[in-house]
Amino acid sequence: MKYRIFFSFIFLLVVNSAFGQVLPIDKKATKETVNLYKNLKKLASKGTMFGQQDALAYGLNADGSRWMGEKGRCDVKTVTGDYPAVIGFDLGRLEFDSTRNLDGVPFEDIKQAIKDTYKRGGVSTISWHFNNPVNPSKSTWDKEDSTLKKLFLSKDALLRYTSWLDKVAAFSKSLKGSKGELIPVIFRPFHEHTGSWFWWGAGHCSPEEYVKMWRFTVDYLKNKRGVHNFIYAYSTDLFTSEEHYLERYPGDEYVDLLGFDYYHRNAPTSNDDFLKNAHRMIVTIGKLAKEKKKLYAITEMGLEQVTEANWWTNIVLPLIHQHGLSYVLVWRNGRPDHYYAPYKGQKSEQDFIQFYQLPQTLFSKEAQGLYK
Ligand code: BMA
Repeated sequence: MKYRIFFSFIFLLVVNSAFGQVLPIDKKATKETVNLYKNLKKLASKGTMFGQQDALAYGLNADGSRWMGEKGRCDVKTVTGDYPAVIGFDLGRLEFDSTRNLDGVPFEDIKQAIKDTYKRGGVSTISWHFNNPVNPSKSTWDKEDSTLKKLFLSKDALLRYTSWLDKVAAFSKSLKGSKGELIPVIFRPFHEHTGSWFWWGAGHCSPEEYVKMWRFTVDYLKNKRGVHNFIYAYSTDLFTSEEHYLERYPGDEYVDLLGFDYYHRNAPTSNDDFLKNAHRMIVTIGKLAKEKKKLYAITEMGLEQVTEANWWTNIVLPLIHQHGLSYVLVWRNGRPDHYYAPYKGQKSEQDFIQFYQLPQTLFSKEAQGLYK
């Protein structure tokens, strides 16, 4: 019997290495996290999930004014009858034990929304616009040079940073399903680092420092704090080539999902350019994801105020069509001048409904069974 177990183990090892591991980087990832990772891979061959940041927290009324904190409400649902399959959340200010995040959403609501999303079968992803651990009064956007270098040279700063990671770990462990199981989330730290608007951006640290910070963070969460419900997403901003994309890549042992953030600005003048660039970047990360056996997605995208009535079928559809992307996530419906998904009566509403009905686009009802 013992031998049989031993040989099946060896057999599994051989099969796994021969056919490529379809497993997240965390060897101790919870069952649901492993299942999510595997199922996301399968689902990407059927279609691309639609996602939105803060979709459950607030949005816009038909007259363009803002609503906030109405349980169950969601602009995408008002327009299509279904929720986005992916919902984005941000942990900015968790580092200060604030009750609300940087955009005014109570952390308790965020936890509840992640639980509701999981219960519905959907996927949650977390970004973290956090303050500077070397100089905590400085925001994400304060372009402080050499923060990463200073961080690893200062015992106090590093201690502060790990105490912030402890809060992220505690947050991740508070996310539980009905049977007490941990809810998996896609964690996407240090994003848009090919740009220089955050303190971890390309202009403020070397590639080696960025990689060191990333690995330190993942190792700390996983190995020191026992976080085992994260799928790690690496997401650049605009990049010019495969080499550029990989310049600060922390390594295959540290990343589960390859992504990028890319916004469409100055439409319609820039339509062709946007499509060309986005297509080029998707092809690059698609190729890398295939080689590295990772997931890939457009982790942030959008046209502010969706000023093109047919933006969804004209611009987004050709990008996701047959590309194997797991998801595209548009940014938040934050203000009347800063929103990325249609609300009732918005000019792209009808086009978005058409987009919703296409077989290539997956919303919550079509993206089910991901945790089994
Ligand atoms: C930015 C804007 C900001 C917001 C930040 C974090 O793109 O939406 O208003 O604070 O994301 O969500």
